[in-house]
Parts: sequence; C-alpha cells; structure tokens
Amino acid sequence: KEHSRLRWINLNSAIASVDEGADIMAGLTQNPKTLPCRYFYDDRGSELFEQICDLREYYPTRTEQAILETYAAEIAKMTGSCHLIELGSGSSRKTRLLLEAYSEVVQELQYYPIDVSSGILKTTALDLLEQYPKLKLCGLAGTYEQALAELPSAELENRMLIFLGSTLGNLNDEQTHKFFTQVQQALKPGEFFLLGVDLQKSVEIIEAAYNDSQGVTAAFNLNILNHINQRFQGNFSLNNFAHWAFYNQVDNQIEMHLRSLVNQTVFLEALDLEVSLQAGETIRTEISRKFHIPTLISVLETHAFQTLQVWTDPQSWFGLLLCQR
Ligand code: AVJ
Repeated sequence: KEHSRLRWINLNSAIASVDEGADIMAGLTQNPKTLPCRYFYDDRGSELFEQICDLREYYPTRTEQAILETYAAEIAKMTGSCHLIELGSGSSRKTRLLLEAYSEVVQELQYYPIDVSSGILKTTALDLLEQYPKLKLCGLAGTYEQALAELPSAELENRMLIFLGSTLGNLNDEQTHKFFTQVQQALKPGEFFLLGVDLQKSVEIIEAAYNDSQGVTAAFNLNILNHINQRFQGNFSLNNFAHWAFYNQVDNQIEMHLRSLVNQTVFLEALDLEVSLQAGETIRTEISRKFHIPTLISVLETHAFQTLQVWTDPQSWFGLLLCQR
C-alpha cells in the first residue's frame, strides 16, 4: 500500500557505527564495566520493553499513561497548534493520546517519531497512519544525538519535543547537561518541550518494578548481550550472566547490572576486543534515575527552559512537565 503521508529519514551513517564501537569499547575496558543502555533496543529488546510496560510491577508506563489521559487536552490547549517530535517513540502508545488531543486543535497533524529501533518505528508508523487519517508522519531512525542535530527545523513552524517514559533517567549529570544543551539548541524560543519523569518514592516499589516475577526485565537485561554479539561478532554466553537490579539511595537511581557467574573471557571480533570477567563481577547496563521535581525545574531553568506546568498522578509517582524554550 502506497503512503503519501509517510516519509523516512535514516540517520544511521557509517561514521556512527564506528562511534558505536568506540562506546562499547570504552565501557567494557573501564572499571567497573558498563554498557550503553541504548543497546537494549534492538527489535527483540524493543518487544521485551513493550512487555515490561504491561507488567503489574512496572508502574511508570501506566502511571504516565493515566496522566496523559487526564491532561492531554489541557496540554494541547496550552501550547496551541504545534508539530510533534518524539525522542524514543517506540510503539508510540502514550503519544496516541497526544495525537488525539492535537488533532482537535491543529489543521494538519504532523508527527516525527524518532527511534533507534527501525523495526518498531515502521510497524508503528503504518499503524498510526491507518488510525489517524489526518496524520502526516516522518520517521527518523537513529539516536537522540543524531536526531537533535538534524531536526527538520526549516520546514516546521512551531514544535513540541516530546520525551516520555523517564528515559531522561538513563542519563548521568554530565549526559543530562549535554542533552538539555542539545535540546535547547534544537528548539527556537517559544517552542515546547514535554518531559515525563519517574519520581522518588519508596525503595520497595521501585525495586519491584525492575525485578518482576515473570523475569521479563531479566530477559530484557540479558538481551543486550545478544544484540552486542550480533552487532560486533561477540561470543557472550547468556547462561554465564545473571540479572541484578537495585536502588542506589545515594544517587537516587535504579542500577541494572549483569553479574558474571564464572571467571570468563569474551571476545568481540568486530572490535578486536577481549574482555575478562571474574565470577561475581558486574557490567552495569543501565541507570534509571528517580527525580525530585523542584531540582529538575532548576536544572531546566539553567538550560533556558521555563516550566509552565507540572502534572502528576494522585500518588505523585510520576511527573509530566511542560516547558517552554
Ligand atoms: C524506558 C529507560 C525509562 O529505566 O525504567 C525498564 C527502561 N529498564 N525496565 C526505565 C527499563 C528496565 C526504562 N526507560
């Protein structure tokens, strides 16, 4: 079926894949070892993440969804007509609520989903076009950095950059600063930034969300090794690692690790990299920070973003911030 309302931009250049190898190399040669969490999201990883979102223990997705259900219309009213650009759109399941709200206030609805997983991007795009006859969609396959650098600014008037699901929590202080600087540069004064963040709460609730009883999070964590095996001709054996997630109360963040169960040496042919792990040693695969709204608002302020409104759920588990550049 022909789609006149669909366009694609592929941001993955040859240079980028050299860079990717470099960050894997850096992570696995430092002490303690780490891996960049965006490698979770190959097509299988994106599927597993969708399953995580449906887990009883994983509260962030449904809490953010509930906030959007209640306030999407109010958000659209506050910003007025604008084009929607989403970083890490995945299945766009929460964004549908915004698409519906904005289709009430705009003439021509334009949506730019950006994701590293082109598989999920394509499936979602076709699905959305079918569901929203007014929608024009331009999918961008690539990383946030690539996308922000090449945001199609010239052709668009008034934009809102959407960053949901508390993906901001994956960034440390330095990366957050870099990211906000890029967002600030990508947007013009007056344009909007909609940010969803997971908030600080009791350790039990948070830890349960990353240690689900069905083991989906464990499978998601381990899948990063499969992805790296495929991408860099590696020989990680998943049987030799175990999922480990805990809340670090000093830094207010969940940390996900893969713990080596044996003394082992792994080889990544494409990087000509040999990695030795001792039994018990871990590779940290993700941090997921939990936020304090007033602190976040002041960080945003130092990056030229004014927070116009904050919405939360009745338990204040999750926050949605509408900011203006
Ligand atoms: C989509 C990155 C926000 O940190 O909660 C879910 C990813 N990791 N379970 C999160 C994730 C483990 C998720 N983010």
